Amino acid sequence: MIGRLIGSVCQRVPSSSYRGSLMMKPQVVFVLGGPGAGKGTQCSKIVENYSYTHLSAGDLLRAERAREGSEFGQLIANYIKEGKIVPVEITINLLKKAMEDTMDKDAKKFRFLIDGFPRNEDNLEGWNKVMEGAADVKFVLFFDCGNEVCINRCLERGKSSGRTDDNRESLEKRIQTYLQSTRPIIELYEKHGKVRTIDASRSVDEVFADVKAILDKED
Ligand code: UP5
Ligand code: MG
Repeated sequence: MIGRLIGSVCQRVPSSSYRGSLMMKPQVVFVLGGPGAGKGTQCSKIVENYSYTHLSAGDLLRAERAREGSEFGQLIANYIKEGKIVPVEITINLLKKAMEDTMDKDAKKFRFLIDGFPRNEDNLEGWNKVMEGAADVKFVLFFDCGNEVCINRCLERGKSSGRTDDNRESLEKRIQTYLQSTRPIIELYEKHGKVRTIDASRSVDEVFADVKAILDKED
């Protein structure tokens, strides 16, 4: 069942189908890895050096949680604290709107780093349903990092981040969710030759050197 999900993601369709206009079809790199693997840190560095727009699904959900009048605020708060994955109907609409807003402002900004998504089968189904034909997924950048390193980085950040999930109890749940739900998605893309794996346990600069080598080759 899950194997069928990815074939359609890789399929190419004419760019003219994107919102029925002459706009470029969004080119997407999914950025995956455990909590604290350095996805956000590396995406910021990519944005400084390449023409990508960084969209963190977690950041979009945290903004929606904080938005006055949001009907999903409480649900998102509960899911994040428990390290559970928010239903895709919420996340995909935030991502789609962020992509559209970016391209409406500047049509040349059609390259996106989508950070922390898709995290499970539900996410991938939701992406296919809403974005199939409307965006090309080029590959997955996978920041591979041991669980202990991930936990320690987040605990350290938790001293000042104010994030409700940077505590040991939430982190253990986040790691479990990552291992049970997200790793199978990465493995699925791997089977299709779409994963670029980076050892993310090293220093920020060492990791970024590998990121650059990959992006320079892909571009
Ligand atoms: N740091 C970074 N790189 C380092 C390095 N090489 N050496 C030493 N230190 C390094 O980095 C984390 C910390 O480590 C920072 O202090 C950094 O300075 C340091 P960061 O770049 O923030 O790592 P990142 O992988 O982005 O970690 P993050 O905590 O953001 O990962 P998560 O995937 O857990 O968090 P996210 O925000 O994506 O999701 C949070 C929650 O939202 C999820 O648990 C889930 O509940 C929900 N969610 C959904 O439901 N659906 C989605 O699609 C997305 C999120
Ligand atoms: Mg992040």
